[in-house]
Amino acid sequence: MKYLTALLLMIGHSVAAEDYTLGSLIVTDAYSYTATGKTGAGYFTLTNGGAADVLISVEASFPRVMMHESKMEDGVMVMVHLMTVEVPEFGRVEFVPGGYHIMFMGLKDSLDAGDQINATLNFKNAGPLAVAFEVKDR
Ligand SMILES: [Cu+2]
Repeated sequence: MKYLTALLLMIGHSVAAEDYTLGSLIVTDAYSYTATGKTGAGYFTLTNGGAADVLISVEASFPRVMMHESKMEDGVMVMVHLMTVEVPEFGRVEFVPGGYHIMFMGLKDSLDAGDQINATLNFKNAGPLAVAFEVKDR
């Protein structure tokens, strides 16, 4: 049993998401959940160790990729399309279920556990940062 636990921990570690760094910006824990419909969502944590920047767009090989924010309006969860997301100086922005997220739209194939979604985050000042979102089960 001990052996099995150790093995599972090792497997767990090997699929852990990478960190991606661009200047003072660090993206950690980029992931997406499995999806069988036409849309999927991407999440990550963005930590900024320097001057303020702005996330201006996200690209991936889907018909449309948007930045959204989920929020409650009159007791209903709605998604708001964001043109930009501010990254504060020495700040942190969390893309999480129920908050900011990347919307992958017009999927032709399902997103399966173990898949990677290659995307590019475009920052106003720092420029493009290639990030792979690891697809995992909910
Ligand atoms: Cu959305």
